[in-house]
Amino acid sequence: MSFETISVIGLGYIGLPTAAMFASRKKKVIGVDVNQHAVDTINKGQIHIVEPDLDMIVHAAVTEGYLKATTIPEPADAFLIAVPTPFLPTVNKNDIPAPDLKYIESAAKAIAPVLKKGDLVILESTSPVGATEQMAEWLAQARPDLTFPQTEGENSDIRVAHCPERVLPGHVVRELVENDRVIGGMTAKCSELSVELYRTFVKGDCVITNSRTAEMAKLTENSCRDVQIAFANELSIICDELDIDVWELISLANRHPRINILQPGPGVGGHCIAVDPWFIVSRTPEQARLIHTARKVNDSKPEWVINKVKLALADFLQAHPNKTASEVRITCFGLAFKPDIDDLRESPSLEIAQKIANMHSCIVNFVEPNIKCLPNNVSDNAKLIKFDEAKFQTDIAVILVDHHEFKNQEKFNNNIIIIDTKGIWK
Ligand code: SAJ
Repeated sequence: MSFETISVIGLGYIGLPTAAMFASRKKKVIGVDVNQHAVDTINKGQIHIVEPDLDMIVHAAVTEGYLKATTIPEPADAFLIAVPTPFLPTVNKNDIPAPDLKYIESAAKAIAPVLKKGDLVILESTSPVGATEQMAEWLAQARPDLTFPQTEGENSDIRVAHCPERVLPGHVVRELVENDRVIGGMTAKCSELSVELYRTFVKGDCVITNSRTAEMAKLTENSCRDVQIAFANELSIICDELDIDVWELISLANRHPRINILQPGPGVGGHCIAVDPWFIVSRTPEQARLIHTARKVNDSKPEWVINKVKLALADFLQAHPNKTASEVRITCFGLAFKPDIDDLRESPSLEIAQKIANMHSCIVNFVEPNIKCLPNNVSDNAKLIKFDEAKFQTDIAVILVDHHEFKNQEKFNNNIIIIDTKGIWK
């Protein structure tokens, strides 16, 4: 079958680049989003997110007439659902967060009225095991006049698959094309059609499996990274106790041909690595002990950094008995969740900087070269300053992100205390 019209539901960090890639291959693409501002921006040929090279591709796709955005789904031959899958809020600190599928449910219910025999529906959102079958069930309930793979198998009117996105923010345009794709159809025919669809722009291998394994594959990738980062974070705490430079230690250990330890930091941020392991832990809490512990190790790292700042403050005051706490100038370097991006969402660095500002009795300097102003909810005594200004206004430096602007800097002066969570000012 040939897919003439493709609809992408959810025009965020994954959906918009995916829609743009299909459109760049001269497919007619209908992007759907509940956010009117996003829809209007895209229809002007502009983008509402930060991602290198995406603006040009979207601009070309819209002006050449291959991509349009709308808030209401229209008929298409294939539907790709790329909506968020957050977790539900927890009541107690030690509760295990459970996935929240409400956006998948509303996307399924939104496209159901326009589905027709022969259509393909692909879930791209990172999802707990069983979510694709659940989505197919929601579609079947909404359209009793059509048949679905869960009851009709290969003969179903509608084909359903899970094909998780796996691209790295900041490299999405290249990775969408080059990365291998895991294609998990609910039946062999569903997989076959999905491969045909992705072949429109994917140059990597399209590897076929079933939908549950595809769901678990994506969760496994991000959990693996989370466990590895937890190992590095735990090492950093052990080394601090034993007075060993963890960065030197890791670079030495990594000289072994079969060792590749990741880098410690202030904690794990973003919307993927710190979220997806919970989808495994909440389903199999008895079995997922290592994955659960890794989450706890990474989530506790910000508090450890804050304690180091409290100890540094006490040390500074002891060394300067003529000063009071309100005269000690603390500067936090970096607020984003990882280097060289402007994304502050779910950032352990921002969390740490905010808590330092809340606990300190005078202005705390924040240096973040990738933003122009601080978010509204940041404490009043936080002040955004430039890196060069910080040189003259710092007694305690807290390095939270290894932005390239911060690397290879001469130390400010010999009297400042440095808490370097990224090992760039050793
Ligand atoms: N981090 C460390 N130490 C490291 C590497 C990362 O502390 O050695 C921290 C970062 O600072 C950041 C967090 O981990 O706070 C996550 O950053 P990341 O670069 O590891 O990953 P994301 O969240 O930007 O993207 C991940 C990717 N998954 C994997 O690499 C397995 C990406 O391929 C996925 O598509 C994406 O999650 C997603 O959408 O699921």
